[in-house]
Amino acid sequence: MKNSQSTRSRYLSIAGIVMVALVALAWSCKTGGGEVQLGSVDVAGDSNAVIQERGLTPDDVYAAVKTFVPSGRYDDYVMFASGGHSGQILVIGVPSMRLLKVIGVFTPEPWQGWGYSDETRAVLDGAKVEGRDITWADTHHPALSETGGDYDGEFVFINDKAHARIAVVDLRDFETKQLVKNPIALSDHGGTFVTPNTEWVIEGGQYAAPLGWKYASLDKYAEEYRGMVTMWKFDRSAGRVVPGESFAIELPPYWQDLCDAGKAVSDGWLLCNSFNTEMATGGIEDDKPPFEAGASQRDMDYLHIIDWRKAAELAAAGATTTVNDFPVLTLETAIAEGVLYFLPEPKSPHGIDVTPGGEYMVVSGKLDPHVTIFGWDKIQAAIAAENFSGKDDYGVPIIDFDAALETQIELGLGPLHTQFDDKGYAYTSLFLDTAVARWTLGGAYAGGHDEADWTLVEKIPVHYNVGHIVAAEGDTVSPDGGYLVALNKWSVDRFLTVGPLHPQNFQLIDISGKGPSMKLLYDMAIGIGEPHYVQMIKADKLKAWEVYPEAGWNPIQQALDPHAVAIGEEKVERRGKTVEIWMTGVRSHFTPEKVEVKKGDHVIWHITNVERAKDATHGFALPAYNINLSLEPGESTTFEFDVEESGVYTYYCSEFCSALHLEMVGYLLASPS
Ligand code: CUK
Ligand code: CUA
Repeated sequence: MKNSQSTRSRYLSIAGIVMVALVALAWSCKTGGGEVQLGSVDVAGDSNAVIQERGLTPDDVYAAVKTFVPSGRYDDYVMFASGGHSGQILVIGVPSMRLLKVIGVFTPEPWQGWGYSDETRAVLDGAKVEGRDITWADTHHPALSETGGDYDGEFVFINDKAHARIAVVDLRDFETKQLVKNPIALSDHGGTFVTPNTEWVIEGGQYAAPLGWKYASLDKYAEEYRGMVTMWKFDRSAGRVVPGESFAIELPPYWQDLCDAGKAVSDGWLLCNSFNTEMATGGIEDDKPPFEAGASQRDMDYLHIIDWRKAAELAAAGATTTVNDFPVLTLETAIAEGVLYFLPEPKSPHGIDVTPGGEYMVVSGKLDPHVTIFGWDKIQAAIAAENFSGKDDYGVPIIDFDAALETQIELGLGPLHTQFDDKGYAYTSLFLDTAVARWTLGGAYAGGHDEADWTLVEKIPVHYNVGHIVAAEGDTVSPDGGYLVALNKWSVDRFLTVGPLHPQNFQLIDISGKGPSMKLLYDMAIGIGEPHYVQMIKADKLKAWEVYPEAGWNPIQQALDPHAVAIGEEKVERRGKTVEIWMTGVRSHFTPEKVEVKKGDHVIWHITNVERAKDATHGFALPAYNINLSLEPGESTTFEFDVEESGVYTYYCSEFCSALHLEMVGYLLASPS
């Protein structure tokens, strides 16, 4: 026995705590008005044995009890996480940290049939780059749709940094409805973010380049290269962004980074930070400073402060030029019309986060141990009084730093991103310290917390190298508090080794207490890509369908499909060399079970799943033609292909739907022509 006497007595005392807790539970829990009979002494006894056997500490037991969601019960919150390189969105329950779904977005996803039907391929075609299929993405920032600055649970958007593309996902069925390629930029980063009523989906740029993907040598960087932010008009009733009503704003060739929309008192404005205002062009191979040094020389870069409402009015009035047929408000117009202002921000800025009431802008510089907090009233007063410290090389007025500054708080090394809770605390990730800092807001938020305003309260270590953090509804006008998740880039020693590519680590942290009381609860391995941002919504705001509203539903149109058929209406028609099939699926057969075609035919195949039962999904797999569909209850879909060889193919249901699922099959007979 290696257990020392003191360790053993520690286990016993934990066991005692748990036993007391369980006995208390047995007496206090009620379901449907009846006493829950736990057989408390035996259950507690078993638990004690498990606690001892597994060597759990009191903190472990607290974490386990706090995060356990019993079978049949649901999570309180749902996270929508960027799937990173996978190009998808991860849906995760909190506090259980169970993965509920991977939504196919920029990348084909076979289980959901995403990219294998005509309709879904057409959506993916929207993500082509210069006509090329791109089968990956670098998704960074999911944004839930908002009403009045609060998540409304209707849509989620996300960007692809690598190709400047955005996606629209409808949360009625958790499926992607639209992918759009930005016509003027190749990369983006400050997106997606939404305005408080989701009138606009914001996509800020990243690495400056000539707008419209034209060529210019790096010698012409200052003259020819440009940054941008694009405002995508969102039509909520159609569930689509409307490229024809969208526009971009030309910006200097600084590298715009994160953005955030103003809200409440700062509604109507947009804030994007930037780096590389040095306009470094690299050149390590020519003995010039590498980007990492060249783009970090200045102590200050510029927070871009943009009056998007005024910009939208100008765009609607036609005060734009076009690049690749896309309206662009020029830098000159933006300056002349008072759309664009700069505010110096220290140093190597990354995160910009607006407080819940919109009163303060929190900026984190990766190379500055402080967060810098600007007051919106001060920014507005400085603009009104033209309290500028000068202009940048392009003529953009620079607001006087001291005039806009509310305060600075020293938190630690490598501050990145900030979130908020319901008690007047803010939380900032510290990449280099590999910690999350809790600090107090002041001013409009005084009184929510017990500590002095604008002070560091506590730092909790995370494992390791945290990027973004998310608190429950922590970037809305009414954050919930309770839970925070740290999105750690490295996991190092937190999980079993699965080869040199380690999973990323989402760490759930209890932030329900006041003062220095944060507790680490759970580590969730993410083995699919590097997530950047996550948003966490109260689960009861989501109103997803359990089955499609009617049999024959087309999920892309969110309407009945004209090619849907009911049982008894199935048919196969030949028109010259085209064969068209209208098929149904129901447990446990497809109708028809035999389809005869000839080599050289073109096949158009419609399938309707007529099921109305929850979870009665049928798959439809057609080998050799790269077809795998997910026919969810009520769904109707279409795919086409050319019969390239003669042969015998079996099509079958690829979802274990019933006892006779193996018999849910048919023959495609392709005869030589
Ligand atoms: S970024 Cu990845 S840690 Cu794209 Cu929002 Cu900061
Ligand atoms: Cu339908 Cu298996």
